Order: sequence, then C-alpha cells, then structure tokens
Amino acid sequence: MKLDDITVSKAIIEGFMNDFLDYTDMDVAIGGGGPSGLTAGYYLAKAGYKVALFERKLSMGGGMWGGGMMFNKIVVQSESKHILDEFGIKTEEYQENYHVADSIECVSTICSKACQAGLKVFNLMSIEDVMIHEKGVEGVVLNWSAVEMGGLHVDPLTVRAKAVVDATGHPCEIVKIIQRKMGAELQTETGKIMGEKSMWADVAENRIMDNVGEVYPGMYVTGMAANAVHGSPRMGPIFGGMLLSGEKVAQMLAEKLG
Ligand code: 48H
Ligand code: FE2
Repeated sequence: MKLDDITVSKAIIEGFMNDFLDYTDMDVAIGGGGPSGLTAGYYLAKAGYKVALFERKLSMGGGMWGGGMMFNKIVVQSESKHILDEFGIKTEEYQENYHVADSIECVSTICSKACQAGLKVFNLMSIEDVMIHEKGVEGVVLNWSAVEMGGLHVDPLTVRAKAVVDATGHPCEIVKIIQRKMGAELQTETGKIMGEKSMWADVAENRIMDNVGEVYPGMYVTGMAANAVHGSPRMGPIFGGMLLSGEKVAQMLAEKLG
C-alpha cells in the first residue's frame, strides 16, 4: 500500500496532543524518571491512579544505567528484592543480603512495566516551576528541555495535579524551586533543604524510608531527593532504597488520595 508522509505527521501530532490534553489534569505528577520516580509511577498506575512522569532527558532511568562507576550492575539488599521480583528482573545472590542485577535489564524492564501499567511518560520536558495556590502545590509548570538547553525565552505551560513528587535525584530540583520562590518552611528538621551528606550506605538506606513523604503541602519527595532534602548520606550504587522509596511514596499517596 502507498504511504503518505503527511498522514504520518498527523498521526504523531494528534496522538501526542490527545495525550497531553488528557494530562492537563491528573492525580499525581512525578518529576524525574530515575529508579525512584519510575517505581512510584508503576505502583500508582497499577493502583488505578492517573499519573504522569516528566523527564528532562531523552531516556528514562536516571543514574541506574551506569551501575557503579560504569560497571553496569546494581546491588540491592534482601528487603527490596521483592520489587525486582515483581518486575520479573533476574537477580543473583552475591552473599547473604546482597543481590546483583543487570542495570540495563533493570531500567528497560521497570520502564516498560510502568508504561504498561498505565504510567504516562513525557520525556524531553522539564519541570521548571510549580503551581502554588491556596492548598499548596496544585500542579507543575513545564517546558521543553530543548528550550531550557537553548536558553530560549519561551514561557511554559501548566498542568494540574493533586500531588507532585520530586524524584529528581541528587539536585532535588522541585523542592529547591519551592524553597527559592516561596521562602517557605519545609517539613524538615531545619525547615530548609538540609543537603546530601557523604557516602554511608547503611545509614542512607535506613534513613531514606523516614525521609520519603510530604515536605510542603502537596509536594512529596522520594529517592535520592528525599535524602538530599532531609540531610542524609548518599549510598552509592545500592539501589534498594530507590525502589523501596518509590513504592512507599506510592502507598502514601494512595492513602492520601483515597
Ligand atoms: C524533569 C528532571 C528534572 C526536572 C532532574 O538521579 P535519578 O536516577 O534519581 P533517583 O532518586 O530515582 O535515583 C538516584 C540514583 O540514580 C542515584 O543517583 C543514586 C542511588 N546515587 C547514590 C550516590 O551515592 O550517588 O533520576 C532523576 C531524573 C534524571 O533522569 C533527570 O534527568 C531528571 O530526574 N530530572 N526531569 N524535570 N526539573 N530534574
Ligand atoms: Fe548518584
């Protein structure tokens, strides 16, 4: 059958516009497509919530592809292995409590399972601001990453969400925006972003579970962003805390949203 170039264009434009219009209003908006954001998105979508994830880069996966120092393996502890099992990702026991997985299999599988569960991913878009109204954070302000990278003066667009999750990793970018613009008290020990501390996997992986949660009305943190906001250590290439914190923020939001 003869192919028409313009039909291909129209199919893409219409398909994208329909999705984008549909997600001008949603339950949860997640910023960042690393392991914590994708895991949160998977569990929320699986539970039936309308959830979109906005990722600045072309590809999902954040810091997971590169394993540790570009050795493309990751380690998870036994406590979190059930999440890799849920995704059907192979693991090998290295020694008691240490399980090794292939980082490429992890990212590609988690991303695929999340999309199939109903998570809507918008890549190449950055959250550059939040919409703060009476109830607190009520949406995110989006722009194309190419606009950001090009330093172009183009105004963004805004979408509504009942809750927003900062899964932007080390820089905790979305909470940083709230602190900078609103000068607001955050729900941390000091009322401010406390900053990530130096490597200590044991403490980092334990603290992260207490750090996950709401830090400003409507604004939640998960993954490395949770430790950066609450002043806890980094943990290196052990990824159990990223998966568990994604699962936990999804549970917290499900309780809140009902
Ligand atoms: C849209 C954005 C924006 C924005 C950033 O860094 P990530 O992988 O984050 P986590 O928390 O899921 O996982 C952290 C893990 O990868 C890691 O670095 C660990 C465990 N480190 C320990 C250590 O000791 O170093 O992913 C964050 C994603 C990235 O893909 C960014 O491109 C994206 O968020 N992002 N997307 N709008 N404003 N800011
Ligand atoms: Fe990291």
